[in-house]
Amino acid sequence: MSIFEVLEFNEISDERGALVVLEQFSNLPIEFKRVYYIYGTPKGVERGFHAHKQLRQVAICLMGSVDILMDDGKNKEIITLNSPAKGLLIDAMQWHEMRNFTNNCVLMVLADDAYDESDYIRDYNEFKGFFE
Ligand code: T46
Repeated sequence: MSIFEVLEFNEISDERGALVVLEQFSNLPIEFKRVYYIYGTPKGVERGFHAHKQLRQVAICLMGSVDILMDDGKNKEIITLNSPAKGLLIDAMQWHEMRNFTNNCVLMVLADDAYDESDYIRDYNEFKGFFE
């Protein structure tokens, strides 16, 4: 069993292309209060390297691709996000590292709360300490 959940969104496709609907409490397991997106990431750049104490998020790669290492304190797994019809649930207390962004990557993240730096654990040893 995987340590992370991938949400598969229904694609409404016809000859004009595809449309995906994200609806709170319907196909999204989180309430979202904030949306941000990451793009224009230069080659070789790595982002993330933190966990959140409470925040729950869903990351969707709208264009291009990115690898995300997920770490639940015991196990690590890497997922490649490369489809706007898939969402990665980044749950609370999941350390995540993002790398191998393609230069056209647009990563959109839906978050269930406002930005709060005190919710971040940016020190890996501190993160591991929660599981000892
Ligand atoms: C996460 C991963 C997937 C704000 O001022 N407001 C915001 O809502 C966010 C998300 C960031 N910021 C500021 C804080 C930093 O000065 O933007 C700057 C870059 O943030 P950070 O270095 O945390 O970016 P990433 O890509 O390492 O992490 C981001 C999110 O911060 C984080 O919550 O889970 O994407």
